[in-house]
Amino acid sequence: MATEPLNDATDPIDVLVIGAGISGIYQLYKLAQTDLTYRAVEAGDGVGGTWYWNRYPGARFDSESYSYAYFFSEELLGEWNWTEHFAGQPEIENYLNTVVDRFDLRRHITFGVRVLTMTWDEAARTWSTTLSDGSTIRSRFVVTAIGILSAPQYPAVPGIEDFQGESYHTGLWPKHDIDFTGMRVAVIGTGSSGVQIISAIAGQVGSMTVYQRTPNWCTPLNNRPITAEEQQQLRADFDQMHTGLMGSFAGFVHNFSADNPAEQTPEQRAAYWETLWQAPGFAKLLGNYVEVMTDKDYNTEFTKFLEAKIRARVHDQKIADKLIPDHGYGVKRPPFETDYYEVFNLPHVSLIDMRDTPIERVTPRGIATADGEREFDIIVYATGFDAITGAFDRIEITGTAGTLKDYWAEGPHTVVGAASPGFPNLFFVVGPHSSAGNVPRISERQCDFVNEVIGEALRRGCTRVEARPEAEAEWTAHVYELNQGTLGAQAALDYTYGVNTPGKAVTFRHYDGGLIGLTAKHAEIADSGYAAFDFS
Ligand code: N01
Repeated sequence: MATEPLNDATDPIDVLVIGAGISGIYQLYKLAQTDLTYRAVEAGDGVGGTWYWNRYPGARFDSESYSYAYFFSEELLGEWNWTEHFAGQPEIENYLNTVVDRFDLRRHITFGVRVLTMTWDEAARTWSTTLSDGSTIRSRFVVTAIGILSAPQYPAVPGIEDFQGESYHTGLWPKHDIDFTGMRVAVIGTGSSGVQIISAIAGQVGSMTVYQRTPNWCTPLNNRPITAEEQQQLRADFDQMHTGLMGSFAGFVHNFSADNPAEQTPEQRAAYWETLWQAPGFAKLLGNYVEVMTDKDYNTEFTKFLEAKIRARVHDQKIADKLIPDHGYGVKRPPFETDYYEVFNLPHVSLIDMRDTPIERVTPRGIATADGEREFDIIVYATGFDAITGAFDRIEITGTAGTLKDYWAEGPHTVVGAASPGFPNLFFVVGPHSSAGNVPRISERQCDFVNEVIGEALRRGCTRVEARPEAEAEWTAHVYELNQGTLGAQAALDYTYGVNTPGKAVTFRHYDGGLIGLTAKHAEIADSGYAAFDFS
């Protein structure tokens, strides 16, 4: 199916969507239900966003596949069979392509173009968006669906360009197969991406050296195939599951324990943690006692439980010492693993602790630290992203308040993560200060809200809608109040604080109130007749 041409200088379209990942696809689907004119632009050559770019070996969901899917079509739910509880990247990309084709959305997407600038034209009440192919799109509204982990970042060390072997970033993984067989491989970074790729390629490489700066509390993903019976059950329960997910704290199938750990013995708590250890994915975080996330003592008791698990799996206790974090559980987004710790028992795998010996430079032949140079054929950068606001900063967005980058320089401030004063007719889906959790459920909620606001403007016959400064101040204060004093804020180790990006203001960019808090705020704004916005 051919893509429809861009509109260049002619009449503006109603809505431009930036990004064709999970959120952008849903946003397009919503627009397809209206009589508005719309288009999406996407930097990749295919749909998927995160699931397009992060095609490294081992990349897979750590939300249950069925909780991550779209729920807008009974037919789709009836047709699609996830093969595993946590599907791998190829299956996810296939799913997203199937959705786009099934609902005839592909012709509304222009691929392979990056947005360079967006400028608000007050007189015309339109946004002018310039693209990397030299074209311009004018639109009445813009909805950004650019992701919170989509601006990949390399370590700030010299020499990266000098390396004469192959090098790849997990967040920019090429489409062609990479043969690791017999290769001397370095992996830098041990976040969720590093943990996945390290386990996936360990059996293939000739040797692997893992460069770790901060160890993480990794716990078993416990993935397995979905049986035919489970598939049938999932289908029968889809409505109920959707209601459950949308009413849950963070959009996952897991909910915090109803038990109070204070009323249990240490043995009972340990027994409960053993069931979590055996349970799938995020159960360890979101199925735990909520007190583990709020009370330092329970958090420490849980990390002692995890430490024993790691020590039992890693043969060399000196290596285990390096792999055991000294921060609390959940204060840094925990990875979920499959045979990760066992990798460090393999004779051809070594671990470099960058806290002792930081990387001094990448050399033409390898990586140099204070204790010498190691030679490699392949370097994998699993070094993460300029998170949450990074993708916004890479576009020059100019409203009546100047550029968004300057406006958010000391930290984002928004109305419910969806819009900022000074940037009329511009809406963010899964941007800063919206919510942490299972992204498709959060983006579903946020897209629905954004479309309600746009719909309200159109119903009123208005051509301009702008977030009100008072509403922005109120939401921003709420975001920081909830975060203040939390174990996460005390540690300030997570990329949601910007600490992994040199020069970035250290401030909280997520929202701790979950999907529940976000939904409640949306309802409050709707009930007030959208008083958080000025319509004209
Ligand atoms: O990135 P990260 P990621 N020198 O930022 C290290 C999602 N995700 O791509 O921790 C040395 O977590 C850095 O060290 P430190 C998920 O939300 C989901 O792994 O900053 N080291 C860290 O070890 C996840 O949280 C899945 O000290 C440097 C690593 O690189 C998010 O994406 C799978 C460095 C980066 O870890 C990001 O994960 C994958 C430097 N200069 C990802 N800079 C699922 O399973 C960075 N590091 C669904």
